[in-house]
Amino acid sequence: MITVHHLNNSKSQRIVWLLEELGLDYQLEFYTREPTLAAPPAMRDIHPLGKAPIVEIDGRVMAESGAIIEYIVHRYGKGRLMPDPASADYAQYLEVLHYAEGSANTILLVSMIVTMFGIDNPMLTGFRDSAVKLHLDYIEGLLEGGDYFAGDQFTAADLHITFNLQMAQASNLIGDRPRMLAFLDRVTTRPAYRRAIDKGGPFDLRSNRR
Ligand SMILES: N[C@@H](CCC(=O)N[C@@H](CS)C(=O)NCC(=O)O)C(=O)O
Repeated sequence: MITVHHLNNSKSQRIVWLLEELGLDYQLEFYTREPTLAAPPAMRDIHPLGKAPIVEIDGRVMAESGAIIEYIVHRYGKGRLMPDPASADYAQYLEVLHYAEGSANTILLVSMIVTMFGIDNPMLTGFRDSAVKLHLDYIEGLLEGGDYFAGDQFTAADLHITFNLQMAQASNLIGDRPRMLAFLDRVTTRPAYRRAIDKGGPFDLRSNRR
C-alpha cells in the first residue's frame, strides 16, 4: 500500500504525478500550508522533518522526493520511466534526477527567498543573478538534443525537474528560453499530469510567494 502525504502547492505533486504515470493504486492524505507557507505540525507526526512529500510504502516512511521517485520507479516501474541501465542515457537520467533537488533547487530557493524578503544586498543579488543565469542556461542547453532530458523518451528525471522549471516560471526567471517553455507545455499536457492535478488540487506556485 502507498500513502502520499500531500501538501498543497508543493513537491508532493510530483509523487502524485509519478503514481498516475505508473497507474499505481495509492491513498492521498491532504495537508494545507499554514499562513506562513510552512507545512502544518501534523506532518511531523508522520516524519520528523514534516515536509512534503512524505510517502509511506508498506509501512516504511520516506521524505526525500528524489529518493522516493527512484525507489518507486525501481520497485514498480517494470522498466518504465527510466532508460535501460545499460544504455548511455542512464547516467544522464541519474544526473538530472539528482541535479533537480540538488544544485538546481538550491539556487532557485535562494532566488525565491531574496525576492520574497526583498533582500537588497548587492553581493547576494549579484550572486543570485549570475547563478540563476548559469543554471537556467545549462538546463536550456540540456534540451538542445531533443524533447527530454535523458534520451528520447519521457522519464522520471523529466517529471522531477518539471517542478524546478515551474518554480523558475513562477518567479519569472525563464525569460526567452524556448526549449524550456516547450518542454513545460509538452509534459504538463500529459494525461497523467492532468489527472494528478485533478487529484492533488489546484497547483500554482505563484501562490507560494507572500
Ligand atoms: N528536498 C526535499 C524538500 C522538501 C520540502 O522542503 N518541501 C516543501 C514543499 S515544496 C515543504 O514542505 N515546505 C514547507 C515547510 O518547509 O514547512 C524534497 O524534495 O523532498
